[in-house]
Amino acid sequence: MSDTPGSGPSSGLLRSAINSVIRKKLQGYVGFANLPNQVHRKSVKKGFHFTLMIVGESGLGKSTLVNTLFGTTLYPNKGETEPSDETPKTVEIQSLSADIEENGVKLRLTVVDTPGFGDFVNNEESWKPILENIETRFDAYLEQENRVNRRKMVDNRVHACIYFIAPTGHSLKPLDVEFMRRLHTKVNLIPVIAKSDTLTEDEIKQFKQRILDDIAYHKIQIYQAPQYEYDDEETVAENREIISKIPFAIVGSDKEVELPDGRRVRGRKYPWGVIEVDNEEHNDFVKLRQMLIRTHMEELKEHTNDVLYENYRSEKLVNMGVQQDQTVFKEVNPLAKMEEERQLHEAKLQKMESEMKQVFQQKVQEKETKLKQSEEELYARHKEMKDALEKQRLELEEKKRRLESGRPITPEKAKKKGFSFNKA
Ligand SMILES: Nc1nc2c(ncn2[C@@H]2O[C@H](COP(=O)(O)OP(=O)(O)OP(=O)(O)O)[C@@H](O)[C@H]2O)c(=O)[nH]1
Ligand SMILES: [Mg+2]
Repeated sequence: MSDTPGSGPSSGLLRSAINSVIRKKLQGYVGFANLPNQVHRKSVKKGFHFTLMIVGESGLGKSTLVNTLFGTTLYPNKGETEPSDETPKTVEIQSLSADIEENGVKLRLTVVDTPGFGDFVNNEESWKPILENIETRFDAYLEQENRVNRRKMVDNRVHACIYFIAPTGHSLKPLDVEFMRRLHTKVNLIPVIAKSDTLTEDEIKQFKQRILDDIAYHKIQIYQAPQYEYDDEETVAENREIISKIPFAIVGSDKEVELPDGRRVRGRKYPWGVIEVDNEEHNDFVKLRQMLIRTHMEELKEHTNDVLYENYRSEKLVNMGVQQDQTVFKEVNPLAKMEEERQLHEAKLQKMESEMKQVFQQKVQEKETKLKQSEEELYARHKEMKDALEKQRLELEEKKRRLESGRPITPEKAKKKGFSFNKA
């Protein structure tokens, strides 16, 4: 695209240049300047700062995605004299930052690139250094919170973790399941299918479903983007569209290739054509970036702070409180507080239950009385009718007897009563 800087080697940006600053004007559609005003003002005041971590097996294109996100090559090529096209293998956890700017709004985007797992003798614990990195960042924040002067807090917590899944088309590997299970309570997990240009459209569709099924089966909590019903229709539809793409099938490339019509785009060239990175018809990279930078950035940060960090913090305080000086935590012992809250909640529940029981009993009694009353009324009517019938029957019998015995019925009486006998 027009404002993508050259893709050649940027020798000044060496791997050691951690936190180097790249000033770059973003394309319009990234649009974090278009965040809702309130959030926007808040963030401008605080300064946008977003930290993204990228994890997955070796060679799946993590470092390439970092470059694709920044729109430039952040890695030096191997040989000075003979530049190679290869992105060097990542050997340590690296944090790279770039200040990106749009319409005068600055965002400091930090990407934590991790070496791929699968290289260790024992892969079982490959999640460990990553978990440690996340927790160290939580600790650094906690330490700042405990300072007297909290005005200059720096938030280096990881706000989202993109997890690369190999494009096998089958199901999640044990390594994937283990990593996600270990990390899902510590970080917002966003699974992506790596190198999705190696799969067909149908394969991607099926693979996505398999992945989601596996995730549900293993009770893994990936990031759940909330839906706000009060948003305008367009926003709701846009968010739904983005969320429906998870796990995003992505293609990364920091190289430009030429299309048949002469345009140069970021993509990967094949004998049968070009897969464009920034084309939504070709892959979900644009959707992933939209989610991270435009639509869900604040939400990811909020969830990190309010849920993930808060859980870590209270767990840590509980542990500290139990193992260390109890008196320090006497006043606000989180355990006691939790217990107190639980008891209050239980009492409330019990009260509600007994109130409900009372109302129920009252209603039942009312209904019972009513039923009894109508039963009695029915019985009384029944008796009345039965008596009347019995009386009539007796009268008829009397008349029958008289007829049979030849005694005439008193005519006056018959006339008076209006009876006419048609003996059946
Ligand atoms: N087909 C295809 N190849 C890709 C894609 N992204 C990266 N690659 C290639 O895959 C190879 C490995 O990419 P890297 O970005 O170094 O992978 P990595 O995950 O950082 O690997 P480690 O640093 O070893 O963990 C490179 O040759 C890339 O050009 C993609 O989306 N599709
Ligand atoms: Mg790498």
